[in-house]
Amino acid sequence: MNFKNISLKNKNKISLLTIERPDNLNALNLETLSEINKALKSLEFDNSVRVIIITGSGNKAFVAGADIKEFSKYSKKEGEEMARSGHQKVFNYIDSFSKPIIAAINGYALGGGLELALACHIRISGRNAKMGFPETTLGLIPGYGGTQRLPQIIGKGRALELILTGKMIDSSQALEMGMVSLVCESEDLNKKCIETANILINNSPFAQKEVISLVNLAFEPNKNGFESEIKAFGSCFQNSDFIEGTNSFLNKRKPEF
Ligand code: CO8
Repeated sequence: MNFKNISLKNKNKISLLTIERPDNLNALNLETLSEINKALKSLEFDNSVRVIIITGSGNKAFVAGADIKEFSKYSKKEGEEMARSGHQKVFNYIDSFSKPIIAAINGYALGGGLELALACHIRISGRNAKMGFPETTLGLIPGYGGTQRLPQIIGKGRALELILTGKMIDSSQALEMGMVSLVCESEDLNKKCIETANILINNSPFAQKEVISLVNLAFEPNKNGFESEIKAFGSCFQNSDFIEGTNSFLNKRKPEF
């Protein structure tokens, strides 16, 4: 598959998706979002890939936001359409993806870039990373799920403070808030993400898919996540991963999923 704005490298069951617009600090234009969608579709049913890592090219930015140059002349209708299609094609798609997705935050993660990281299941950041929602300084609000996912992850008070002020925080503040789960030296970021991906690969993909979907249900007030958990727990017993997982434990060997 050929892409103009992203690259995809698959190795040892891990796919590295890199946003390749360094001259624009990897800002997300519509074409990039569409390519991310296509790449994810291709990875979803590719059994040779178990974990995806998303990062930005260069050492300055993960993603510095949605592409301001592209949307600066948009009408109300175009703005709404841009937000809706982004939610569907990329941000909600990542959030509910059936395989774990790690954000490797290697620099600025601002606006839509931070929203991209927040949609991922695990966030690991290089020490040089800077995160924030500058939208209110542009007369905007986060429009790719930031007003919803940030309070889910760091709590309402801190989310409101960050979004209302538009201020940038560094990686240690992000760690302290629980916005990222690990901070490492910038040059070690790739290695740390691969280490985490390899831990994920050792575990049952069926169980991981169920967990992603159930944890997301915890944030849907009209759904009964407890009941869904009971049913999903039952369905584990008819999946081959359960047989492999329990047999390997009883036979004192490592499971192979
Ligand atoms: N969009 C387009 N181009 C960008 C963006 C962006 N978000 N960020 C940086 N660039 C471009 C710059 O314009 C510049 O290009 P050029 O060389 O052609 O002038 C190039 O990247 C390098 O940037 P700088 O020269 O500004 O680099 P600095 O090191 O001086 O500054 C910053 C780095 C602080 C990151 C600065 O670039 C900046 O403030 N960028 C904008 C950050 C921002 O406001 N992001 C939020 C954008 S709005 C958004 O994301 C909305 C999301 C929700 C959308 C919902 C859909 C409806």
